[in-house]
Amino acid sequence: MNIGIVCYPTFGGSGVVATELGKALAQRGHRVHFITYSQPVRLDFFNENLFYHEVYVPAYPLFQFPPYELALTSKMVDIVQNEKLDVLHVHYAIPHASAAYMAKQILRTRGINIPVVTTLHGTDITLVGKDASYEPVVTFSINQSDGVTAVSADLKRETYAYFAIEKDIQVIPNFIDLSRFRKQNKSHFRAAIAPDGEKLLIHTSNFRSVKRVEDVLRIFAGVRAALPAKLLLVGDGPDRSRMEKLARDLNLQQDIRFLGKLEAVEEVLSVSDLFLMPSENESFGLAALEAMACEVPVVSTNAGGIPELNVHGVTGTVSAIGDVADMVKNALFILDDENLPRFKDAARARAEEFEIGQIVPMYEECYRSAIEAA
Ligand code: GMT
Repeated sequence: MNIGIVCYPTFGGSGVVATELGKALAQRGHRVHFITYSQPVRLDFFNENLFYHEVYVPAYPLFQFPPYELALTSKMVDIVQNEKLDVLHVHYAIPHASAAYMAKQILRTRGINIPVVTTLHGTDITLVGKDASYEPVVTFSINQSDGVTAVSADLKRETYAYFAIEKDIQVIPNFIDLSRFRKQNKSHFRAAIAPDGEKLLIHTSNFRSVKRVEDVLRIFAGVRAALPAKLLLVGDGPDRSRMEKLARDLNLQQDIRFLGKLEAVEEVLSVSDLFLMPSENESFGLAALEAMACEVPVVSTNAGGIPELNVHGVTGTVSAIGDVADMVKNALFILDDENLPRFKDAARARAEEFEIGQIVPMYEECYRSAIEAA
């Protein structure tokens, strides 16, 4: 197939899923055209089936808000028509699904019928999409899509609960490349960070309030009070400075390392013992899946779709949102040398159920149905 993928090109989960999907589709012989405002971060190599088309938004003094959606729509029209695409797959409803709808209408006037598949990733539904500023457009553009997918059963339920959706939503979970995300031997790195055999806890996120990074620090404080441990914080975002201050206020600055954004996150995951995900909302939890693939069990909340991934008492534990005391208790249980090996093994085994090769055919099937239905 000749497939167009529209996504955010950043480190965020939806952009990562879209890019990895496109790369896997290209390896399976499809031609994949990425349409976005900059080169996706994980699209950093040459493959004869992969193409990248940059959306350029011309500046004009009149525009207080440059109309990205219009430039994106025009680019989609151009690429669908000239590259003869069979399907457009847009990741994240806002504004990609509505831009795709407009592109579809323009192309119709040119005698071209392009099927559109929309994948809902989470915050486009649970946070931003619900806002009255966007809700009518989100509802309309989902209903106008030829195929709709959501990354968890919980996100599907939420979408039906908050929007008047008439379309069938197919659940296609996040996936993982197990050849990249596996435990690697990085003992020199571990020795540098935890020279006295301390346990290593880790959290990776975009440091937005929905991630409750403050709870990460408070869980770590509880664990640290009971045993020698270090905390690695990977990523960056609005809450980082506040968390750096909190680390000092808790007098834990010696035991907490802020590593910033990392390309090779699998290397730090490889030396970690426990992943913390105390999110307020999480449609799937790709970061937890990446950790599990590297044999790192997960202490999480029961938010959104996390329990569909993290099995309580098996691959980690699941607590109520904000219940820091319970997450401390669970973390100490998992970190006990008697329990840790079985949690690590189970985490990896669970991750193997989301191997990329098992999930990509679901998208291929979805494209075929959308092409038939359109
Ligand atoms: O987690 C984020 O804030 C980034 C966000 C995104 O849209 O890029 O991630 C969402 O999509 C990921 C991929 O489908 C999911 O694994 C994340 O759980 C989801 N984040 C939230 O629902 C908060």
